[in-house]
Amino acid sequence: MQEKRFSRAIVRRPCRAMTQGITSAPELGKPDHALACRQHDAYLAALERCGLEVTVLPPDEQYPDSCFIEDPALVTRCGAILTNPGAASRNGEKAAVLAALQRFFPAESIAKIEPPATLDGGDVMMVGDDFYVGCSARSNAAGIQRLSEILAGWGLRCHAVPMAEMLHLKTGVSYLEAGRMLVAGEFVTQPLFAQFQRIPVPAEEAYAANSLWINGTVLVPAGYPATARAVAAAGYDLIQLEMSEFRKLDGGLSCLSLRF
Ligand code: CIR
Repeated sequence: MQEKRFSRAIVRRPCRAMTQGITSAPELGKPDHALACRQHDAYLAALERCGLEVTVLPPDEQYPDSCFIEDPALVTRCGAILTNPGAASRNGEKAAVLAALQRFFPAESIAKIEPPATLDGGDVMMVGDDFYVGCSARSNAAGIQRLSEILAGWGLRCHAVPMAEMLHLKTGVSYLEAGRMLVAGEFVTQPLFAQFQRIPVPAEEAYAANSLWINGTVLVPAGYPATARAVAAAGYDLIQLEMSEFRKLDGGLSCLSLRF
């Protein structure tokens, strides 16, 4: 039976300008917008299959990376946080995301991270009332401090995770609930995660460490068979999704939605 933890998601359609998005892997080529839209359609359908009512924001050609809507915000059971994204070309994405959050949260339940503090939602992993935040190049010490204060005000806890190699915390670790997580690279041996049952993702499948638990089902990128087998063996229902065009911009499954 499906668990019902999340009931909504907000996504943002990929824009044509996505070909100009930030990437650490130019060798993968430029994303194909039409194919990205088809992959996004399948992603939306998967969210709906997991029981979510999905709000779809229109594309914004001003912001090539704006389909990665996880980064300008963080939604908790106590309220939403508008982050202050650490990449200059992405910072303005937050205006439209704030407007979308205002449809679901009263003003007093929306906190903000303000400059010079920076934080990307992709650096924050929710584990019940504990939030692990990666000290990445995008989330600075002031951002992590402010996040910690906001969460503490809501009775939630924050744990800073040192990191050196990956773009975001959730590039390399996904919480699958029930005390289990998928881990890759530098997070395999991270002592802060020692208390969890860690499912290691082999180096050649590191991209699949960004998988996404939604209401008992795990979304896994297609083409990573060892990870799919490990997730299935742990007892989850699986939906495999083509993500090639988002991967070209370092984006994974969690990056494409806000869930709450
Ligand atoms: C960026 O570099 O910001 C985008 N190209 C990818 C963002 C991926 N988002 C995420 O990991 N939460």
